[in-house]
Amino acid sequence: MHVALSTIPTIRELYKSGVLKGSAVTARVRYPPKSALLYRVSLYQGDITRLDVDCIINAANRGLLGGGGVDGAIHAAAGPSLLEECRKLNGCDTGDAKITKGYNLPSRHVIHTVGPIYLSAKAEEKAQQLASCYKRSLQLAVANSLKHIAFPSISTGIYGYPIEAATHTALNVVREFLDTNDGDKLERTIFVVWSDADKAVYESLLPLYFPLDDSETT
Ligand code: AR6
Repeated sequence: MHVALSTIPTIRELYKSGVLKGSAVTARVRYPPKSALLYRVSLYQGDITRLDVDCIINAANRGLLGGGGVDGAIHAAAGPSLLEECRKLNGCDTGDAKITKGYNLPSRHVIHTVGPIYLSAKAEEKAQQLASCYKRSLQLAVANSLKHIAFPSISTGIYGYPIEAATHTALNVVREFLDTNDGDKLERTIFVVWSDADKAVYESLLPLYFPLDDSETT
């Protein structure tokens, strides 16, 4: 079953239904409120391979030839033609991203990015690489005139990146990008989570980066 974009709630709707709570974090918000953005960002729990959108992001490895986790799920759903196209890409550096078609996926394209393998002794370097994954993916989507982009929580599975730190990085890069002229070209950015625990982290941190305007009533 494909999941249509129109059925994925925006964070504006999540504020309205009380899933996101703006008032609890007022003192800690990192960015000024910008109400238009609330209609252009979503949080979705489930299988990213089901999303009927312009592009989904794959948390790949440097070989770009498939693997476990979300990478395995994307290749399984897209079919063997995806692997064939990936073979021609000559891999991808950590922090970079490359685009392919989506083949049997409902998503028209896949952007493959390579997150860092986490190492606490090199936390700052890892954070920069993770930020680069989000930024390069957003840039590549806009360069290809794609209007929706769905991210899994890159590096936080097999690559061991702590979910809370990774979520701060993901939200910060996306908010920064959506504040630019290129960001205006993206109609919807979707954060896709798999587990209940990851969903709770996103729900607690989204209001810091996409706060409600004081004048808006939920
Ligand atoms: N839809 C959405 N999210 C998913 C799905 C899915 N179908 N499946 C898993 N996740 P991971 P990484 C979540 O391990 O840490 C691969 O072998 C998962 O719960 O897929 O970047 C690659 O080839 C977690 O929150 O990616 C690399 O070798 C998130 O996706 C390596 O794993 C990322 O977990 C990359 O590791």
